[in-house]
Parts: sequence; structure tokens; C-alpha cells
Amino acid sequence: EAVQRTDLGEAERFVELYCAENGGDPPARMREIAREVARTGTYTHTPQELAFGARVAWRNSSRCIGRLYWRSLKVRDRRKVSTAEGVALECVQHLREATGDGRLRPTITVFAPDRPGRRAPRILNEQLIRYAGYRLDDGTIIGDPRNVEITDLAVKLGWTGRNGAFDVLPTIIDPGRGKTLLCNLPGDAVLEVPIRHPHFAWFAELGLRWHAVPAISNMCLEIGGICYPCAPFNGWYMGTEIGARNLADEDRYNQLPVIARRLGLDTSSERTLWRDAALVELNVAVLHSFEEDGVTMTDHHTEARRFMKHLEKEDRAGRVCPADWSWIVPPMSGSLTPVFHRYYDDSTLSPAFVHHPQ
Ligand code: HEM
Ligand code: NRG
Repeated sequence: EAVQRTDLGEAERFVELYCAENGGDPPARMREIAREVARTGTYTHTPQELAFGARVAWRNSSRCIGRLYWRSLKVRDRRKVSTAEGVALECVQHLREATGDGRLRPTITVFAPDRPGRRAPRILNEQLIRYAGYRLDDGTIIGDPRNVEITDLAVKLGWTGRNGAFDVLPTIIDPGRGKTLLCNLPGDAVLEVPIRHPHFAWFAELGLRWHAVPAISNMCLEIGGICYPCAPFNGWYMGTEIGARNLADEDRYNQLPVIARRLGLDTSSERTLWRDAALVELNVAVLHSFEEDGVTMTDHHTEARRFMKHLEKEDRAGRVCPADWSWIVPPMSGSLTPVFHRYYDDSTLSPAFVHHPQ
């Protein structure tokens, strides 16, 4: 499809913001940008504008509770990389650098933007690391039911999975023009944590595990009218994302009935709250396992308090901080955290991370 010529109004709003927070002369920068847009239909961010834009896109992510450290985002400028093979190699390197020895570093890699007449590469997986979901003939699913569709696509493109519950999917890259690329992630780029419980030895026998790094890879980074469709980013997990959603949701790994049985809970009535009791033990196990393996993870009580501090800092800086209550409040023990007990500003700011329909 045709990529639109860059909107100068959006560029100007960004340049004003950049100069207000970093210094500089908006009219002078706008003259350069207008000249480049007239000639090429688009313009090029300076490395400083790109880094600031990416950090502010995080700051503006109203669904994210982890925004206190938005200034510390490490920005890998890979705008010169515009082939599917180059994207694959740099994604592997991103994971290695972001993972380190388990002390995770919030990192974003920014690849070539769309240009008029040239569509940039895109990653089709929603995250760099995801587990396959295999639909068997009898309708049952092995693995993560969320990823059945992308698993089917990988298989169609020639990938053969091992029908395991935690098989790491290959990265699938649409090059913009030409053939779709499949890339198997090397083992040393994918740190995983086996889940065990501090008091129940049987817990490890469930064979549960999760990957250390959440790296969203299908959102566009929008800065000043420029769209970077390939800009995978990561921070670290909050325990509940894994313990209260990925391993617990009925349409994901659905482990609460299994854990409740092992705990010997009375599941004959909802009123015994066996689901709630099992949920707590699963989340204890997730936090314990990451901690013991030295892999960065936060808990929802600590993170909620940090987010309140972030709101206060943003207020003192004279900025509105948009937030979406239904995403900010953790998926367990909501009212035990301070973020539950208030309302938020629901404005939409730019730069931003946005979901674009593929
Ligand atoms: C969403 C935590 C870093 C951007 C979320 C969610 C959590 C979270 C709990 C909700 C996820 C869900 O319910 O599925 C954290 C923590 C971080 C972190 C603990 C640790 C540093 C980052 C970074 C960025 C980011 C580095 C971008 C540079 C976002 C965005 C969403 C989000 C865009 C919404 C995703 C969507 O719409 O699907 N974050 N985050 N976060 N976060 Fe963060
Ligand atoms: N709930 C998703 C991940 C969404 C983003 N969460 C983060 N992001 N923590 C899951 O995989 O469970 N981050 O950039 O750190």
C-alpha cells in the first residue's frame, strides 16, 4: 500500500515538545524538516530525537504500570537495517543485550521506518519470544492457545514444531517486499525460568516455565508523523502477567484446576475460593523462581507503589500522565494496591506505541 507523505503538523508538535524538554530552536529545525519533506516526502530524526521520542512513547503508554524508569530506556538505533535478515540478526542481538545475565535492561531496537514508495519490514509475532500453540485433530491444544494462529503460519512456512507445551516459536518477518523470513532464535538468546514453589516440592513436576523477557514486537513506534513499524521493546515482567494471566487464564495454560487438585483444595463449590487460593500459590511460585534464578521481575504491590510515585513526579513536572485503569490495576488483589483507588486522565499523547492492523 502507498505510504503517506509525512504530516508537517505532527512533525511540528514533536519538535516543539523536543525543544521544550531538551532545548533547541523549533523554527530552525522545522525549516530543515520542511525542506526534506518537500524533497523526499519524509524526514529523518536525529539520533537524539529518536531516543527522546522512544522514551516519551513509553512515558505516554497509558496501559503501562512500569513507567517510572522511562528515562532509562536503552535505544538501539538500527534505522539503516532494512532487510528481513538484518532485522532477524539484530533481534537476536537485542535479546542478548537486554537479557544479560538475568539483570534485564529495558531496551528498544528501532529499524527502518516506512517511506513513501518503500514499505519497511515488520515482525509478525506479537513478541520476540512466544510459545507455540498446536491444535490437535480432536480440538485440544498443546502449548499456548493464544499463539495457535502464528504457529499455523510458521508451520505453513516450513517450520516443524516438537508438539511441546513450551516450544519457542521462530520469528516471522515480513520484509515489506519479497519472501517472508523464518528465523529460529538461538538458545543463548532465550533465557527461561522453570517454575517451582518455595514450600511444595511437587510444584516443579507440573513442568511449568516462562521466558524471562517480554519483548513486544508488533506495535508501531510513532514519532512526529514518522511510523516505525518494526521497533521491538522490552522491560521486565510483573509476576501477575505470568502467574495471574498466562498460566492461569482458562483460554491460556489454565493451570488453576491442576494446582488446586495438588493442593488438596475442595473444588466442589466456588464458595471455597479454591481458584483464589490456587492463584496465590501460583503467583508465589512465579516470583520465587525468578528471584532464585536472579532474573529481574517485579511484584504488583511494589510496582503499584512505584507507579504512584511516577504519577506524582509527572504532576510535579507539569505534565498530564494518561493511564487506563483497566490495564493499570493488576489482575489479582486489585484493591490491595494503591492504583485501584483512584481515577486517571484518559488523554492520548504522542509519541506513542500503537497497534496497527496488519
Ligand atoms: C503494558 C509492565 C516496561 C510499554 C504493560 C503491562 C504491564 C507492564 C504489567 C500490562 C500488560 C498486560 O496486561 O498484558 C511493565 C514493566 C516494565 C515495563 C514492569 C519494566 C521496565 C515497558 C517498556 C515499554 C513499555 C520498556 C516501551 C518502551 C508498554 C506498552 C504496553 C505496556 C506499550 C501496552 C501493551 C499493549 O497494548 O498490548 N507494561 N512495562 N513497557 N507496556 Fe510496560
Ligand atoms: N502481558 C504480556 C506482556 C505485555 C507487556 N508487559 C511488559 N512489558 N512487562 C505477557 O507476555 O505476559 N515490558 O516491556 O516489560
